[in-house]
Amino acid sequence: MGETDTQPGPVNTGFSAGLLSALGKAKSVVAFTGAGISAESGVPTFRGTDGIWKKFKPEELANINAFMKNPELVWEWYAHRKRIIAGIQPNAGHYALAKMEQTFLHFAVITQNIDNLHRRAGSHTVYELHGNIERNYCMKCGTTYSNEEVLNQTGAPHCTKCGGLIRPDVVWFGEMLPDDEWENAVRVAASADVFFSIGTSGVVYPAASIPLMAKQQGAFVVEINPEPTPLTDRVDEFLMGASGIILPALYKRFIDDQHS
Ligand code: BJW
Ligand code: ZN
Repeated sequence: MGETDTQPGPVNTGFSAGLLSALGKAKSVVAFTGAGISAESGVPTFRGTDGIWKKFKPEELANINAFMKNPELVWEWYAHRKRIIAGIQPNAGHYALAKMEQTFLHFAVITQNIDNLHRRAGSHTVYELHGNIERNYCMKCGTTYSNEEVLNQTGAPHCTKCGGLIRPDVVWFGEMLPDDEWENAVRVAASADVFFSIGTSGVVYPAASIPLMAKQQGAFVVEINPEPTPLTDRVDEFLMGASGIILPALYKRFIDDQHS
Protein backbone atom coordinates (compact mmCIF):
# COMPACT_ATOMS: atom_id res chain seq x y z
CA MET A 1 0.00 0.00 0.00
CA GLY A 2 1.28 3.48 -0.80
CA GLU A 3 1.77 6.30 1.67
CA THR A 4 -0.70 9.18 1.64
CA ASP A 5 0.06 12.75 2.62
CA THR A 6 -2.80 13.13 5.11
CA GLN A 7 -4.02 11.14 8.08
CA PRO A 8 -5.83 7.95 7.16
CA GLY A 9 -9.53 7.93 8.05
CA PRO A 10 -12.93 6.84 6.87
CA VAL A 11 -12.76 9.31 4.01
CA ASN A 12 -9.27 9.79 2.70
CA THR A 13 -8.86 12.53 0.14
CA GLY A 14 -5.08 12.84 0.55
CA PHE A 15 -3.21 11.57 -2.47
CA SER A 16 0.38 10.37 -2.55
CA ALA A 17 3.08 11.94 -4.69
CA GLY A 18 3.42 8.50 -6.32
CA LEU A 19 -0.20 8.47 -7.49
CA LEU A 20 -0.15 12.08 -8.68
CA SER A 21 3.08 11.50 -10.57
CA ALA A 22 1.75 8.30 -12.17
CA LEU A 23 -1.42 10.13 -13.24
CA GLY A 24 0.64 13.08 -14.53
CA LYS A 25 2.57 10.74 -16.85
CA ALA A 26 -0.30 8.41 -17.73
CA LYS A 27 -1.39 7.97 -21.34
CA SER A 28 -3.79 5.17 -20.57
CA VAL A 29 -6.08 5.08 -17.53
CA VAL A 30 -8.66 2.41 -16.71
CA ALA A 31 -11.40 2.36 -14.07
CA PHE A 32 -12.74 -1.04 -13.05
CA THR A 33 -15.98 -0.61 -11.13
CA GLY A 34 -18.38 -2.63 -8.99
CA ALA A 35 -21.62 -2.10 -7.13
CA GLY A 36 -20.00 0.29 -4.61
CA ILE A 37 -19.68 3.10 -7.16
CA SER A 38 -23.47 3.13 -7.53
CA ALA A 39 -24.20 2.85 -3.79
CA GLU A 40 -24.30 6.64 -3.40
CA SER A 41 -26.92 6.78 -6.16
CA GLY A 42 -29.13 4.47 -4.13
CA VAL A 43 -28.43 1.12 -5.82
CA PRO A 44 -27.97 -1.53 -3.12
CA THR A 45 -24.66 -3.44 -3.22
CA PHE A 46 -24.67 -7.24 -3.29
CA ARG A 47 -22.46 -7.96 -0.30
CA GLY A 48 -21.25 -6.04 2.77
CA THR A 49 -23.27 -4.10 5.32
CA ASP A 50 -26.03 -2.94 2.97
CA GLY A 51 -25.79 -5.83 0.55
CA ILE A 52 -28.95 -7.25 -1.02
CA TRP A 53 -27.51 -10.76 -0.78
CA LYS A 54 -28.52 -10.71 2.91
CA LYS A 55 -32.15 -10.84 1.85
CA PHE A 56 -31.71 -13.00 -1.26
CA LYS A 57 -29.24 -15.84 -1.72
CA PRO A 58 -27.39 -15.44 -5.05
CA GLU A 59 -27.78 -19.13 -5.87
CA GLU A 60 -31.56 -18.75 -5.52
CA LEU A 61 -31.79 -15.86 -7.96
CA ALA A 62 -28.73 -15.26 -10.14
CA ASN A 63 -28.36 -18.51 -12.03
CA ILE A 64 -30.17 -20.13 -14.95
CA ASN A 65 -31.42 -23.16 -13.00
CA ALA A 66 -33.14 -20.95 -10.45
CA PHE A 67 -34.63 -18.90 -13.28
CA MET A 68 -36.01 -21.94 -15.13
CA LYS A 69 -37.37 -23.38 -11.88
CA ASN A 70 -39.06 -20.20 -10.70
CA PRO A 71 -39.03 -17.46 -13.38
CA GLU A 72 -41.76 -15.47 -11.57
CA LEU A 73 -39.61 -15.11 -8.42
CA VAL A 74 -36.48 -14.09 -10.36
CA TRP A 75 -38.50 -11.68 -12.48
CA GLU A 76 -40.02 -10.14 -9.33
CA TRP A 77 -36.48 -9.40 -8.12
CA TYR A 78 -35.40 -7.93 -11.47
CA ALA A 79 -38.58 -5.89 -11.89
CA HIS A 80 -37.92 -4.40 -8.44
CA ARG A 81 -34.32 -3.54 -9.32
CA LYS A 82 -35.23 -2.21 -12.77
CA ARG A 83 -37.66 0.21 -11.12
CA ILE A 84 -35.04 1.32 -8.54
CA ILE A 85 -32.44 1.91 -11.27
CA ALA A 86 -34.87 3.78 -13.55
CA GLY A 87 -35.58 6.22 -10.72
CA ILE A 88 -32.03 7.13 -9.71
CA GLN A 89 -29.21 9.28 -11.13
CA PRO A 90 -25.46 8.84 -11.57
CA ASN A 91 -23.44 10.30 -8.68
CA ALA A 92 -20.28 12.39 -8.39
CA GLY A 93 -18.09 9.28 -8.77
CA HIS A 94 -19.61 8.39 -12.16
CA TYR A 95 -19.32 12.01 -13.31
CA ALA A 96 -15.66 12.24 -12.25
CA LEU A 97 -14.86 9.19 -14.41
CA ALA A 98 -16.72 10.74 -17.36
CA LYS A 99 -14.54 13.86 -16.97
CA MET A 100 -11.39 11.72 -16.84
CA GLU A 101 -12.35 10.24 -20.21
CA GLN A 102 -12.11 13.76 -21.64
CA THR A 103 -8.75 14.37 -19.95
CA PHE A 104 -6.56 11.34 -20.62
CA LEU A 105 -5.42 10.22 -24.07
CA HIS A 106 -6.88 6.73 -23.52
CA PHE A 107 -9.50 6.07 -20.89
CA ALA A 108 -11.90 3.16 -20.41
CA VAL A 109 -14.38 2.01 -17.81
CA ILE A 110 -14.67 -1.73 -17.24
CA THR A 111 -17.75 -2.32 -15.15
CA GLN A 112 -19.34 -5.30 -13.46
CA ASN A 113 -22.46 -3.17 -12.96
CA ILE A 114 -25.59 -3.64 -15.01
CA ASP A 115 -27.15 -0.29 -14.09
CA ASN A 116 -25.99 1.75 -17.12
CA LEU A 117 -25.03 4.68 -14.85
CA HIS A 118 -21.58 5.18 -16.42
CA ARG A 119 -23.10 5.85 -19.84
CA ARG A 120 -25.81 8.01 -18.31
CA ALA A 121 -23.05 10.08 -16.66
CA GLY A 122 -21.39 10.64 -20.05
CA SER A 123 -18.73 7.91 -20.27
CA HIS A 124 -18.43 6.53 -23.81
CA THR A 125 -15.86 3.74 -23.60
CA VAL A 126 -17.56 1.34 -21.22
CA TYR A 127 -17.07 -2.42 -21.22
CA GLU A 128 -19.91 -4.18 -19.39
CA LEU A 129 -18.77 -7.56 -18.12
CA HIS A 130 -22.08 -8.68 -16.57
CA GLY A 131 -24.61 -7.28 -19.05
CA ASN A 132 -27.11 -4.44 -18.79
CA ILE A 133 -30.42 -4.41 -16.93
CA GLU A 134 -32.00 -2.14 -19.56
CA ARG A 135 -31.90 -4.99 -22.10
CA ASN A 136 -33.95 -8.21 -22.21
CA TYR A 137 -34.20 -10.98 -24.78
CA CYS A 138 -36.30 -14.02 -25.68
CA MET A 139 -34.46 -17.21 -24.77
CA LYS A 140 -36.06 -19.02 -27.72
CA CYS A 141 -35.79 -16.67 -30.70
CA GLY A 142 -33.48 -13.90 -29.43
CA THR A 143 -35.92 -11.00 -29.98
CA THR A 144 -34.91 -8.09 -27.75
CA TYR A 145 -37.32 -6.22 -25.49
CA SER A 146 -37.17 -2.89 -23.65
CA ASN A 147 -37.86 -2.65 -19.93
CA GLU A 148 -41.12 -0.88 -20.68
CA GLU A 149 -42.29 -3.85 -22.76
CA VAL A 150 -41.41 -6.48 -20.16
CA LEU A 151 -42.61 -4.54 -17.13
CA ASN A 152 -46.03 -4.16 -18.76
CA GLN A 153 -46.56 -7.93 -18.56
CA THR A 154 -47.58 -9.57 -15.29
CA GLY A 155 -45.47 -12.43 -13.93
CA ALA A 156 -42.58 -13.71 -16.07
CA PRO A 157 -42.77 -11.96 -19.47
CA HIS A 158 -43.09 -14.01 -22.67
CA CYS A 159 -42.13 -13.26 -26.26
CA THR A 160 -44.93 -11.81 -28.37
CA LYS A 161 -43.44 -13.52 -31.48
CA CYS A 162 -42.79 -17.08 -30.34
CA GLY A 163 -44.10 -17.36 -26.77
CA GLY A 164 -40.60 -18.08 -25.39
CA LEU A 165 -39.50 -16.95 -21.94
CA ILE A 166 -37.84 -13.53 -21.83
CA ARG A 167 -34.83 -13.01 -19.54
CA PRO A 168 -32.81 -9.97 -18.53
CA ASP A 169 -29.59 -9.55 -20.55
CA VAL A 170 -27.29 -10.06 -17.57
CA VAL A 171 -24.63 -12.64 -16.73
CA TRP A 172 -25.58 -15.15 -14.08
CA PHE A 173 -23.33 -17.51 -12.11
CA GLY A 174 -22.05 -20.34 -14.28
CA GLU A 175 -22.51 -18.30 -17.48
CA MET A 176 -19.74 -17.06 -19.74
CA LEU A 177 -19.02 -13.34 -19.88
CA PRO A 178 -19.66 -11.72 -23.30
CA ASP A 179 -16.55 -12.43 -25.43
CA ASP A 180 -16.09 -8.98 -26.94
CA GLU A 181 -16.53 -7.12 -23.64
CA TRP A 182 -14.12 -9.50 -21.91
CA GLU A 183 -11.49 -9.27 -24.64
CA ASN A 184 -11.66 -5.47 -24.65
CA ALA A 185 -11.40 -5.40 -20.85
CA VAL A 186 -8.30 -7.62 -20.86
CA ARG A 187 -6.73 -5.53 -23.64
CA VAL A 188 -7.20 -2.15 -21.93
CA ALA A 189 -6.24 -3.51 -18.49
CA ALA A 190 -3.01 -4.90 -19.92
CA SER A 191 -2.01 -1.54 -21.40
CA ALA A 192 -3.10 0.69 -18.49
CA ASP A 193 -0.54 3.02 -16.90
CA VAL A 194 -2.88 3.75 -14.00
CA PHE A 195 -5.64 1.33 -13.05
CA PHE A 196 -8.42 2.07 -10.52
CA SER A 197 -10.42 -0.69 -8.82
CA ILE A 198 -13.48 1.04 -7.40
CA GLY A 199 -16.30 -0.23 -5.19
CA THR A 200 -15.93 -3.96 -5.74
CA SER A 201 -15.48 -6.73 -3.20
CA GLY A 202 -13.31 -8.55 -5.75
CA VAL A 203 -14.74 -12.00 -5.08
CA VAL A 204 -16.54 -12.76 -8.34
CA TYR A 205 -14.38 -14.28 -11.08
CA PRO A 206 -13.26 -13.95 -13.80
CA ALA A 207 -13.89 -10.17 -13.36
CA ALA A 208 -11.83 -10.10 -10.14
CA SER A 209 -8.72 -11.19 -12.06
CA ILE A 210 -8.70 -7.96 -14.15
CA PRO A 211 -6.94 -5.72 -11.55
CA LEU A 212 -4.31 -8.42 -11.05
CA MET A 213 -3.69 -8.57 -14.81
CA ALA A 214 -3.20 -4.79 -14.84
CA LYS A 215 -0.77 -5.01 -11.91
CA GLN A 216 1.16 -7.84 -13.57
CA GLN A 217 1.51 -5.76 -16.73
CA GLY A 218 3.00 -2.86 -14.76
CA ALA A 219 0.06 -0.53 -14.04
CA PHE A 220 0.03 1.66 -10.93
CA VAL A 221 -3.01 0.11 -9.23
CA VAL A 222 -5.24 2.19 -6.96
CA GLU A 223 -8.16 0.80 -4.97
CA ILE A 224 -11.05 2.96 -3.73
CA ASN A 225 -13.33 1.33 -1.17
CA PRO A 226 -14.59 2.12 2.36
CA GLU A 227 -13.44 -1.38 3.37
CA PRO A 228 -10.37 -3.46 2.58
CA THR A 229 -10.87 -6.33 0.12
CA PRO A 230 -8.79 -9.35 -0.95
CA LEU A 231 -7.09 -7.00 -3.46
CA THR A 232 -6.02 -4.36 -0.92
CA ASP A 233 -2.66 -5.88 0.02
CA ARG A 234 -1.63 -6.07 -3.63
CA VAL A 235 -2.36 -2.51 -4.77
CA ASP A 236 0.02 0.44 -4.98
CA GLU A 237 -2.39 2.75 -3.19
CA PHE A 238 -5.52 2.12 -1.15
CA LEU A 239 -7.84 5.12 -0.81
CA MET A 240 -10.28 4.28 1.94
CA GLY A 241 -13.68 5.89 1.55
CA ALA A 242 -16.63 6.52 -0.71
CA SER A 243 -15.91 6.84 -4.43
CA GLY A 244 -18.42 9.70 -4.75
CA ILE A 245 -16.12 11.77 -2.53
CA ILE A 246 -12.67 10.47 -3.46
CA LEU A 247 -12.96 10.46 -7.27
CA PRO A 248 -14.06 14.13 -7.67
CA ALA A 249 -11.42 15.21 -5.12
CA LEU A 250 -8.72 13.29 -6.99
CA TYR A 251 -9.81 14.69 -10.34
CA LYS A 252 -9.78 18.25 -8.96
CA ARG A 253 -6.34 17.76 -7.40
CA PHE A 254 -5.00 16.35 -10.67
CA ILE A 255 -6.37 19.26 -12.73
CA ASP A 256 -5.11 21.82 -10.19
CA ASP A 257 -1.63 20.25 -10.36
CA GLN A 258 -1.66 20.42 -14.17
CA HIS A 259 -2.35 24.15 -14.03
CA SER A 260 0.15 25.04 -11.29
C1 BJW B 1 -18.23 1.27 -1.85
C2 BJW B 1 -19.16 2.20 -1.46
C3 BJW B 1 -18.92 3.50 -1.87
C4 BJW B 1 -19.82 0.36 -0.68
N1 BJW B 1 -17.85 3.78 -2.61
N2 BJW B 1 -17.17 1.56 -2.60
C5 BJW B 1 -16.63 -21.87 -7.12
C6 BJW B 1 -17.90 -22.44 -7.19
C7 BJW B 1 -18.82 -22.04 -8.16
C8 BJW B 1 -18.51 -21.07 -9.07
C9 BJW B 1 -17.26 -20.52 -8.98
C10 BJW B 1 -16.33 -20.90 -8.04
N3 BJW B 1 -15.22 -20.17 -8.22
C11 BJW B 1 -15.43 -19.33 -9.22
C12 BJW B 1 -16.67 -19.54 -9.71
C13 BJW B 1 -17.27 -18.84 -10.83
C14 BJW B 1 -18.21 -17.75 -10.40
C15 BJW B 1 -17.68 -17.02 -9.16
O1 BJW B 1 -16.86 -16.14 -9.23
N4 BJW B 1 -18.16 -17.40 -7.99
C16 BJW B 1 -17.63 -16.87 -6.72
C17 BJW B 1 -18.64 -15.91 -6.08
C18 BJW B 1 -17.31 -18.04 -5.85
N5 BJW B 1 -18.25 -16.87 -11.55
C19 BJW B 1 -19.09 -17.09 -12.57
O2 BJW B 1 -19.90 -17.99 -12.56
C20 BJW B 1 -18.95 -16.17 -13.75
N6 BJW B 1 -18.85 -16.92 -14.96
C21 BJW B 1 -17.87 -17.81 -15.17
O3 BJW B 1 -17.00 -18.01 -14.35
O4 BJW B 1 -17.95 -18.39 -16.40
C22 BJW B 1 -17.11 -19.52 -16.62
C23 BJW B 1 -17.92 -20.75 -16.24
C24 BJW B 1 -18.84 -21.24 -17.12
C25 BJW B 1 -19.55 -22.38 -16.79
C26 BJW B 1 -19.36 -22.99 -15.55
C27 BJW B 1 -18.46 -22.45 -14.64
C28 BJW B 1 -17.72 -21.32 -15.00
C29 BJW B 1 -20.16 -15.27 -13.89
C30 BJW B 1 -20.30 -14.33 -12.75
C31 BJW B 1 -21.58 -13.52 -12.92
C32 BJW B 1 -21.82 -12.58 -11.75
N7 BJW B 1 -23.14 -12.05 -11.85
C33 BJW B 1 -23.58 -11.07 -10.87
C34 BJW B 1 -25.08 -10.78 -11.11
C35 BJW B 1 -25.25 -9.92 -12.36
C36 BJW B 1 -26.67 -9.67 -12.66
C37 BJW B 1 -27.38 -8.87 -11.58
O5 BJW B 1 -26.89 -7.84 -11.09
O6 BJW B 1 -28.48 -9.26 -11.25
O7 BJW B 1 -22.80 -9.88 -10.99
S1 BJW B 1 -23.30 -11.59 -9.18
C38 BJW B 1 -22.92 -9.99 -8.59
O8 BJW B 1 -21.54 -9.95 -8.10
C39 BJW B 1 -22.96 -9.05 -9.81
C40 BJW B 1 -21.75 -8.18 -9.58
O9 BJW B 1 -21.33 -7.60 -10.79
C41 BJW B 1 -20.75 -9.14 -8.99
C42 BJW B 1 -19.62 -8.47 -8.23
O10 BJW B 1 -20.11 -7.77 -7.12
P1 BJW B 1 -19.44 -6.36 -6.75
O11 BJW B 1 -19.69 -5.38 -7.79
O12 BJW B 1 -18.05 -6.57 -6.33
O13 BJW B 1 -20.37 -5.93 -5.51
P2 BJW B 1 -20.25 -6.29 -3.95
O14 BJW B 1 -21.56 -6.00 -3.35
O15 BJW B 1 -19.70 -7.65 -3.75
O16 BJW B 1 -19.17 -5.27 -3.39
C43 BJW B 1 -19.46 -3.89 -3.27
C44 BJW B 1 -18.22 -3.21 -2.74
O17 BJW B 1 -18.46 -1.81 -2.75
C45 BJW B 1 -17.85 -3.59 -1.31
O18 BJW B 1 -16.47 -3.90 -1.25
C46 BJW B 1 -18.14 -2.31 -0.49
O19 BJW B 1 -17.23 -2.12 0.59
C47 BJW B 1 -17.94 -1.25 -1.55
N8 BJW B 1 -18.67 0.00 -1.33
N9 BJW B 1 -20.14 1.52 -0.68
C48 BJW B 1 -17.00 2.75 -2.93
N10 BJW B 1 -19.78 4.48 -1.51
ZN1 ZN C 1 -39.18 -15.30 -29.06
